[in-house]
Amino acid sequence: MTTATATAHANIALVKYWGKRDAERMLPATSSLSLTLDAFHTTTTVDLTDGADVDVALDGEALTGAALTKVQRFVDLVRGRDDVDPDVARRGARISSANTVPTGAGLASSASGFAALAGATAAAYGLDLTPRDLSRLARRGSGSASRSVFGDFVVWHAGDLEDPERGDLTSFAEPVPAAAGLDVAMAVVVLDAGPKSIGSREAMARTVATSPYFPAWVQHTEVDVREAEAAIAAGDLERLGDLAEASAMRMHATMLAARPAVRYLAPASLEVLDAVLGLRAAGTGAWATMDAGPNVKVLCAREDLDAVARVLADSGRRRVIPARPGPGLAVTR
Ligand code: 2P0
Repeated sequence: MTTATATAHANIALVKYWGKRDAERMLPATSSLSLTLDAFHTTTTVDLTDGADVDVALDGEALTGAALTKVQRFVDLVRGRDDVDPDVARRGARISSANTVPTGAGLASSASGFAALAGATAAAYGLDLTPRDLSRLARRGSGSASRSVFGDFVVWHAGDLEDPERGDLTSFAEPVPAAAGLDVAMAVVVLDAGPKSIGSREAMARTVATSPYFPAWVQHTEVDVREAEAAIAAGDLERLGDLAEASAMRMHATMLAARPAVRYLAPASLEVLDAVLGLRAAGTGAWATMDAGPNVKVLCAREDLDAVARVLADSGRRRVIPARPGPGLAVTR
């Protein structure tokens, strides 16, 4: 097959991934757990060409510089595999990608982006991978992309910590079984859709290297992942929400302790966190999480989504995107 198209949806971590133990193999310091959302997705088409070059257009604009290199390296990883036919491996690719995620705004565009790229590139170069192996492949493009291969609740295992080769084989994502009746949603409060102050990859590396809180972060996160899985299996949204908010706050505390500090929280973010506290004080289950940007995502019951979104919008002062659980990676050849 010489052309393939794939669609992947963004995911938001409820128990966060922050820090790598092996940057070359893209192995995380901890496991993490996420919710795939229906509201943001990336669709990517990979067409093999007769020449060897790889060019990429994102939303109609040619990618250049470091962003292009990142995609080219990923394609090289696929073409360099033993299971790709050598005649096919020599071919280049024309890649076009369309995003409904505001790029670089902490809305996880790299997650849907690299999951879609993994699905389309593997298929175009003739590979027939299992979802688990697609997840391992997507991880090499961007860690959080491993989770976007699956829909709904997803856990990404840190994998074998002792041996990097075994780590590469065992660090993949998979679905988390949820109790029937656990109907969740997320209100995404978009505070700034512009590019972020520091990329998450560099910010993670700085946190690992300089934050004295990082070891405590690693220790707590493994416990949080197991508790979140248990809360999802039990259908306990309050427990899950409490864990999710705590994980986000601890992640930001850990990065604030780096030198120089990594700070994504903006004054407007803190206002939203106050609004979430207000919702809870008024008896509505709502829990905040934040990623590598100022936006705040608020987990709630699906039946409360409209009311939560209305309060967070604050009479039209803020842009709120309502989101529900979304599907996993879909590939068409
Ligand atoms: C997450 N984030 O778990 C965490 C929480 C942001 C904050 O994964 O270096 O683009 O490509 O593996 O996945 C964003 O970082 O980083 C991220 P790389 P990625 O969703």
